[in-house]
Amino acid sequence: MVEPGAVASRAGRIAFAGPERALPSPGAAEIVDCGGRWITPGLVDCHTHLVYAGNRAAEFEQRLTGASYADIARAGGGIASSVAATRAASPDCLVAEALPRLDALIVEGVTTVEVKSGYGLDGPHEAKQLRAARQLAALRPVGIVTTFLGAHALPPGSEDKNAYIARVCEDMLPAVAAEGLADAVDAFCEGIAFSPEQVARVFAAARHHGLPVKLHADQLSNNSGARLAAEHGALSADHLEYADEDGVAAMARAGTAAVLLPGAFYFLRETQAPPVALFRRHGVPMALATDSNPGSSPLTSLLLAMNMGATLFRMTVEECIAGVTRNAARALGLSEQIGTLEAGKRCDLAIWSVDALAELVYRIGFNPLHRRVWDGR
Ligand code: DI6
Ligand code: FE
Repeated sequence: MVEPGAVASRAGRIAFAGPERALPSPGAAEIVDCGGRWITPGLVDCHTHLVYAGNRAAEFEQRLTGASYADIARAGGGIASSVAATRAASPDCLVAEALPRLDALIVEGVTTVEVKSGYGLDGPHEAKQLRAARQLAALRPVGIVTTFLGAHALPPGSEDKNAYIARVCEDMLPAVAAEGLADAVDAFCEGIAFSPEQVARVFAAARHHGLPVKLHADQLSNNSGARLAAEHGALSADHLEYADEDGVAAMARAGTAAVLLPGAFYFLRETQAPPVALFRRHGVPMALATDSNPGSSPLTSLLLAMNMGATLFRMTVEECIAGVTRNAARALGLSEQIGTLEAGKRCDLAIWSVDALAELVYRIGFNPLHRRVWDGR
């Protein structure tokens, strides 16, 4: 914390950040008085499934009157219903449906958003989702980072997981890489999704195409997903409710960040919290994200995710703020570009009408954003 502080920007980059008295004064074209407010780095939502069509409110209602997730899936609902809607949507429709969700993030000071595919589950529709994600960056002043999640679920109608993984590795991923549509590759490692062996094949294909990897790991059960991600040098392992100390230690050695997703934990009414004490003890950087998706986390507030990180996972205020700035940048492999207020980084700022930064984490459903700066603008 720097009080009183100042930030100077030139050509979209931070030229200076530090005590106001050390600010190199001459030549500023514009001076913005923030009136004593707090400036943080622009917030980074490092794990979302923001681009999809339709929603699952009807399934939410069914679950409230007793239907189980499995009942709904058997009746063609669940991920399959989002896949059907996403496949049917035109590219323009997909963008139009994602924009209000993106805007909800932006008005709370978010300046970078990661967006995954995973509701297309075949070559053309996965590519359509990723192109829609890239298109968002042309329509709003925000950084968009894309992730190919072809290995999210078995597409409706197919039975053979190994055959689908072969298609992901041999057809879909090469096509996505050739078009430059993905900045990273993700997979869902879980009994209801793909095995560690299948995920390892996807990771090998990603490495072949020079793409970094990350993993939905140990969300609903312990599949040694944290260790698997670490062994493949993943940028992050995400969810991690059931990760054990062996996995956490492997993450620490590999420099893999932990992305915690309290929105999914809350919405699914989970009871086992991720091992925050182990992440602290082993020095694993913790990020926080919305996991915005129609099935398990219909959440478009990173401020609320921070509050949930504190109330549900007992993260400290400093951990929550680092989780949506410095460590979220790290989880995206963008530590050199964004996430802190340091000269040379992109000038992404959030300016807050609060007296103390703890208010960002403490309030529920209140938005104290005063102004947002992205790329110096
Ligand atoms: N983990 C989840 O909780 C979601 N995806 C994932 O990999 C579920 C997505 C959905 O139900 O649509
Ligand atoms: Fe997710």
